[in-house]
Amino acid sequence: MLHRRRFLQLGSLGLSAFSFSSFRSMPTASRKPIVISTWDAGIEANKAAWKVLRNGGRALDAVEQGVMVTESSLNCCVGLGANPDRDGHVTLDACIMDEHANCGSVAFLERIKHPISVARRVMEKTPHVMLVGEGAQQFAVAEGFPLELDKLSDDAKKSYENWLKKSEYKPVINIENSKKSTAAVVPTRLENGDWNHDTIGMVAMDAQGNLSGSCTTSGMAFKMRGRLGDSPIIGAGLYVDNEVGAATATGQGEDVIRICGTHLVVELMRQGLSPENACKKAVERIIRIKGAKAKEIQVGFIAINKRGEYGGYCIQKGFNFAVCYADDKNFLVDGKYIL
Ligand code: SD4
Repeated sequence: MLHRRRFLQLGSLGLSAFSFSSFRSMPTASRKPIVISTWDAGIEANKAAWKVLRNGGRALDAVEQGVMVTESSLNCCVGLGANPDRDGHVTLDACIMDEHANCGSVAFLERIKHPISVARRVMEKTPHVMLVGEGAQQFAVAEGFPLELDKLSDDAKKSYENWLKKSEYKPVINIENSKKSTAAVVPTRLENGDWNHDTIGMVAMDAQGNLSGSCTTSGMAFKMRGRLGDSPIIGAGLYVDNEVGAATATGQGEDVIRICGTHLVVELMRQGLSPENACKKAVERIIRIKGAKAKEIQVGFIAINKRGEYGGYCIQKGFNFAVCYADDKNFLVDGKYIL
């Protein structure tokens, strides 16, 4: 492993810290840095994370800056442009975790563009792990985050008005039309106006071999006011153990929380399972609990381990994730599925 100072020296000499051609030929077992993230929006998010990682930056900075891209996109399923709760307000959840098991989280946060950065401030500047609602917003404003207007994006307004006709809470099974491309991919709405997913989760290992993760979401569309899913909950939507690996989740949060999903994935990797098999076991556990109702939901997990191996698994066809480990290696992988 390159010592950090040596690594930076190489960078300042204008040399790429790694020779990427030799890096690519390294066996998977020593692949680092690496970043993976959920869904096709992960391609753009990975690009921002990769800029940090390729310059020897910290995984924590990479996973924050990566998902900020998705949060910023007003025409997207994550962040302030997303679908609202059933009372018509967009409420955001996010969490972040670093290699020292430091973690921070915000939930039920309104009118703040970058919940992931507020979560990081909670981690770094408070004695707490989690701030919610009004208190989280108050903290964000005190930290200098601008308070945005309480206004739906045009698309979200349309789909909310459409939803109001029946006012039925019926989460759409979140699936993606698979596009195996490295081109810019923008999440698309389904025919009924809903997003096919509302979350980005990202886990990364930097050149020093340290792991971090982030997860940010607007939650399930048209949820009850005050509802939280798995995404802001450490051990459910995101978990990092620097000795073992890191995992993040997407899909129906209630069912991820039920099994402490990402903590389970990391513990399974600790027992020797590959990232893919650990994700598979966690998915199987949900299916066992849900029985016939498993067909009605989607959950996907993705994970990396300390060797830079990656994997993902989901309940049903249609989940994908983006993997990036070189300037020219940022691609979508279809998650394997069980049902
Ligand atoms: C939640 N897990 O709030 C999130 C939703 C999600 O793609 O992942 N949607 O339950």
